[in-house]
Amino acid sequence: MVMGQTLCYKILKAHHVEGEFKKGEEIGIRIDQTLTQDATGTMAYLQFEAMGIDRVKTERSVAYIDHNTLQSGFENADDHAYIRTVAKKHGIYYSRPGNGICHQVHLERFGVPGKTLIGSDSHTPTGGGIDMIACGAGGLDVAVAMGGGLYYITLPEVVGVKLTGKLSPFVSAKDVILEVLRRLSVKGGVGRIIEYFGEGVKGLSVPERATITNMGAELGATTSIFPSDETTKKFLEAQGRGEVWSELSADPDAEYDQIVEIDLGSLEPAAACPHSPDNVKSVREIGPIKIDQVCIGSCTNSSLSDMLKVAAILKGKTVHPEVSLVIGPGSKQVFNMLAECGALSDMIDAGARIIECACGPCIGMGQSPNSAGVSLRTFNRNFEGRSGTADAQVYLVSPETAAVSALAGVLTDPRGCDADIQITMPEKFKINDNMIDPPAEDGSTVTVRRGPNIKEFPKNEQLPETLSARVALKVGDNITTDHILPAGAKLLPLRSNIPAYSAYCFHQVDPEFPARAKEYGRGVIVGGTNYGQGSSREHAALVPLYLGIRAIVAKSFARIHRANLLNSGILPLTFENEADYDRISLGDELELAGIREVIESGAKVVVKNKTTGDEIVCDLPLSDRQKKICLAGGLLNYTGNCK
Ligand code: MIC
Ligand code: SF4
Repeated sequence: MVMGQTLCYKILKAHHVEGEFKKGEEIGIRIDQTLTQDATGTMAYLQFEAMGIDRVKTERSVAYIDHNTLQSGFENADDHAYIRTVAKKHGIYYSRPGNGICHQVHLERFGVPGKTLIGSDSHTPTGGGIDMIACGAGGLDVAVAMGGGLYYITLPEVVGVKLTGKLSPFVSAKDVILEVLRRLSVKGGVGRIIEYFGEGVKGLSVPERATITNMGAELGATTSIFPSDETTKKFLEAQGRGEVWSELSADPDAEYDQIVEIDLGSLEPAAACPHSPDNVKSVREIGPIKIDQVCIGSCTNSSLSDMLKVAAILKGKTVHPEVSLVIGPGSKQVFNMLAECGALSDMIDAGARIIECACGPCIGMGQSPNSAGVSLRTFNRNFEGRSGTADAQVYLVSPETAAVSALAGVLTDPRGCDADIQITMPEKFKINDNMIDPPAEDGSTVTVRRGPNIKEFPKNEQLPETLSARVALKVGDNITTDHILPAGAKLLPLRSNIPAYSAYCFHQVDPEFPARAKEYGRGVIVGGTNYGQGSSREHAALVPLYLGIRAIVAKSFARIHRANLLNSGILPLTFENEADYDRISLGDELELAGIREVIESGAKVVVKNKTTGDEIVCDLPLSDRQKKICLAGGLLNYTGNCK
């Protein structure tokens, strides 16, 4: 008997162009929309320019400025000017600084059910909240898609999350995704799409769905998706975009690879404890720990309804004297509507510190906590040091838990709160796209502005017959891209300047690494499981490439980072036998003899440890396309477009 289809496979099939549509096989899909943000955007557009294509070939491409908005030197503002002009020239919409966080604005103004979207930011799956196949990708993949090229993914397994029941008051969408993370872990989504279905879906608004798909990135999933239903229709109509709506859902008898059931009514307020989004416990279990800071916002929880709930909780009260409460609405639309209805005044009155609608503290752009400070955040990542304070303890919570705790001064279960937080979605959102600049009709008249901070991106060489390199670094499990290349207010301005940024590669883990890697000339990094989890930042591949890294040998890789390594021509090798991790040490000399031939033949890669004499067998599963990319020394070399 043929079983019904999952929702995500329906959309993927409709966009499928290349490869066998079979689980585990690489497929190429057509991309309808792209987005970039400023911290990854400059590299993406430099690569797009290197491809020599005049105008984007997508239905809609948008460049957002939301990450690097703290301008404490010329660098960020120069990068904004570059992105503004390059967008204008090549057919890309430009969302100005101050207009909001890319994912929130894209959901409001551009997302279309049933379409494909890739973005140079790992939280692009926010678009799954309105039924898009929305994936985070490296900047080069986004550049290729803008040029009309396909986006390649391994056709994932599909995990069906069956939602039943209804959330209790003061239990929120954030608690749903925290529960999924608790059950599946930060590796649980690798090679999978998370598809939500069941009766419980109906009771969740679009912003609530988007909170859930947004933070699906922390599962390592390819993407997460909700069906498009009457609720989606109402949301789009309220955004003045009802005409783009269509109904889409999985077949009732759709076959999932795994089913996870969640009774929404059984959930309670939860928190992800330091330092991992899957270290989830109930707020009750953690108890009333003293807090120093509360931050509300980020692409996970900055919608109008989240903010209105927060305002309702704060109304007429005062933030605890030992707590600093920071609030950043997600978009200009949200900000403006809060101002018009008076909710903003309730927040200000209570003592909240309102910041512009941007990523802000989520990426360490200001508002770092005090030393050893406890910070409750409605964000999606609590990796060690990401807040900008090395020893801060960051807990990820819902807006309700955050607001109630900010008043109490200790972590508090919001269910005891007596505020009325029944929010009805507006019939019409306030629509004013005056901060979104359309591209020029004729791009040839536009001159691209390049400030002195913008340096060329590094290029790899063809893979040699035999690769000899020394182990320049050995790290453990769950290395995040924040470990590989920290962000924060001080370093983000270097995103367009790889030589300067390279001095901070693995700074928190081993500050000697950059100098050692340079000294070795050609280097290898040895890693544990889930190497490269977290952000889509291509810099985590480009900077090691600049420092001479030619291969990573790890127990396993996170999806986007593995794709970025391949695009840069860095070999992502996995140990056939994980115990071999112990047979390689820092400084060892490794040799991959006849590596070109090995790759061509698809055989296992034997890594000879010349220091110990050991031979270590590694896997390098590659599609034919990926083999060619590796041999050429990266995607741009392969397409022959690198100028
Ligand atoms: C993040 O949340 O880590 C970022 C900053 O948005 C990144 C992108 C980046 O590193 O610029 C992401 O998630 O992809
Ligand atoms: Fe911005 Fe934070 Fe969202 Fe990344 S996770 S896009 S830094 S708000």
